[in-house]
Amino acid sequence: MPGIRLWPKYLEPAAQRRLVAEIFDRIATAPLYRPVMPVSGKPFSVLETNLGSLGWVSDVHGYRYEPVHRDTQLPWPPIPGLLLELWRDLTAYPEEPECCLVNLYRGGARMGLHQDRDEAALDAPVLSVSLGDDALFRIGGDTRKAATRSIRLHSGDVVMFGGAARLAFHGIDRVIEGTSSCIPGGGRLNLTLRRVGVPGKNKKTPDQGADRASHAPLRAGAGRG
Ligand code: MD3
Ligand code: FE
Repeated sequence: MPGIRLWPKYLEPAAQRRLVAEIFDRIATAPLYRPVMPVSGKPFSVLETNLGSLGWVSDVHGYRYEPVHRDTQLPWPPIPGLLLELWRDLTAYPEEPECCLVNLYRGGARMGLHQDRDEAALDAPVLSVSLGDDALFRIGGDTRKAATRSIRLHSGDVVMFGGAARLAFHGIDRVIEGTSSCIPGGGRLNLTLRRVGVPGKNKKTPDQGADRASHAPLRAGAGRG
């Protein structure tokens, strides 16, 4: 599929363990929390937190990027160097990612079909790292009704979504419990590296000046929960 590049098991087990340890260290200062859907307030089944200068958040007001954690009001911890190296090695993008969104899937958690379109830098790819249990990942086209296909993701897999795939609808249908022992307490950890802002384009346009940062639809069922 154009715009998708998959590096199966790009991270070897030792690197996976090191990365998981670094993520859990940072989660100690930026605790995982359960986001809720815009408007409805319906809770996500995944737990989330962020690393980097900007974190992706969802609450009753909408989807947007914020510089601080909802509960601690502290800046998000830094993105581990290993992940910044990965971004430099695998993407041709000239700027560093500002956001690493951390998704933890446990106990039947899933993520509904959605688009990622809260980033101004839609020219930048999203780089995804899977750790822990296998997951059935679904990806389609630029409309919700386009045909989809399913890919099984394994611990250590790295996937880049750019170009024609950047606005593709995607989600996690299910996680297959007990397929990895990489995560303390079990489950699946997904890390997505994102470039949010376009350098030199950080002034608010009249359009961005609206009270909702996201262009994503706020319809029930249109989101990730
Ligand atoms: C395709 N996460 O956090 S990663 C998300 O495994 C998200 O936790 C899933 O979708 C997860 O938004 C899937 C793969 C992924 C991430 C971002 C994309 C695929 C993408 C952005 C555009 C197109
Ligand atoms: Fe997504």
